[in-house]
Amino acid sequence: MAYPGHPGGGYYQSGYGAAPGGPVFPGQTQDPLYGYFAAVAGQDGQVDADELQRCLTQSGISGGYKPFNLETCRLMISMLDRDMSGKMGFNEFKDLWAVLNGWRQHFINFDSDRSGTVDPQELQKALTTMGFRLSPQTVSAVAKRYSTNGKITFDDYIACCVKLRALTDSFRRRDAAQQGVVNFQYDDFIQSVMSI
Ligand SMILES: [Ca+2]
Ligand SMILES: [Ca+2]
Repeated sequence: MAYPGHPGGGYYQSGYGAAPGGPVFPGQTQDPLYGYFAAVAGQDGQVDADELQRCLTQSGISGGYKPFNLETCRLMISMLDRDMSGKMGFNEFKDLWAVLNGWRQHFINFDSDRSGTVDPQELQKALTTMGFRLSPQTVSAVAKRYSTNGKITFDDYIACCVKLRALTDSFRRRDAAQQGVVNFQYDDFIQSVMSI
């Protein structure tokens, strides 16, 4: 039993890290985010990985002028791309924005000295707060993987959150009984890990 004491066998608690279901907006154009989305999306009305990278880099969300990691942008899109179009429509973009802002708030809370980075211990705390049920060894391996010189930058932090969430979702889809145990065939394992 991997996750004792958690009703629903949650890998992470609902409400944090989870995409909000998001009400359907009858008058989409009324939404304050819509204008921004339309500008980012361009003519095709869809946001692809390059457009997302540009928009996140320009928004200064990572606290610097360094381009936001393109691979992370691809991951973010695949995480919330419900219609599998490879791009984000407005509702998908809205969900992404909400998730991203939640993660950003978390990052800021843990970055107590406002250095723009968090240390591995802070990442461990953040993952626990998000409700991921991971052993200390696993959390420390994850923290090590996403650190540079013992620090984790905002976009590495986002890359870590996105991947962890996407892998958890992928695992959970195969874990019909929600017991935290899945029997993987080699090919299926490679497919779920490499497609993220
Ligand atoms: Ca576009
Ligand atoms: Ca899509």
